[in-house]
Amino acid sequence: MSDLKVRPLVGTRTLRPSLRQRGEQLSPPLTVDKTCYDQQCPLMPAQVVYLSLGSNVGDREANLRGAIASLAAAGVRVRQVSSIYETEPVDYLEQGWFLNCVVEGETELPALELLQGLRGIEAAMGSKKLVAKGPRLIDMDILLYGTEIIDIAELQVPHPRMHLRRFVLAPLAEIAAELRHPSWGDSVAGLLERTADRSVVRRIDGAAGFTASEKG
Ligand code: GSY
Repeated sequence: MSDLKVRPLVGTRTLRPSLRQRGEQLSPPLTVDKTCYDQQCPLMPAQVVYLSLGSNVGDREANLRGAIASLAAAGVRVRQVSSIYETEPVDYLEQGWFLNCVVEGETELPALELLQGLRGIEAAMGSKKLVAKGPRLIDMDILLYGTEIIDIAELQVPHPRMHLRRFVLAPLAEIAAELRHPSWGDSVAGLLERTADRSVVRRIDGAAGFTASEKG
């Protein structure tokens, strides 16, 4: 507990040390900043996160399902999974069509640790990016991390191209149409309606319906 940031703040969570349960004399309760960004802080509040998953190599559907199944061990509780969509490649066009989906999860991990966890899943599954924006067995991106805006070299959240990608917006709108972009305030449904992207995105019938165990 030596790393705790103890601050006398309004709107904070109150910690009651275990002394109280033992009936011993308590000093006044500690107040701890709920928005503690210290990577060592043991009291990171849970964040609702949205992740985009894509695969265009091998058994694409199995790759998506395998990655989703790995999220629990990486510290993400899966709350919702969109249907799977077959999508035309964007950015780098000379490659096979993707299967894409979006996951809503909950995590106490700081954003950079979450990113490292996703990269760990990709590596463990054998995904390699031989060409930038080219074919990959599995690709996982953080679209949203609560309502936070993060702009550092390693990570930009909200994902800076999410509004330009129907393969992101269509599955995201399926599970969170009214969710608002933290910077612009637009709903996901609105972004999908107004995006300039005209690439083909089609929901695959029968691929929807991840089981509870796949959600972790
Ligand atoms: O950014 C994710 C990788 N990616 C995709 C993708 O997942 N789906 C589609 N349809 N096109 C893509 N281009 C890239 S890069």
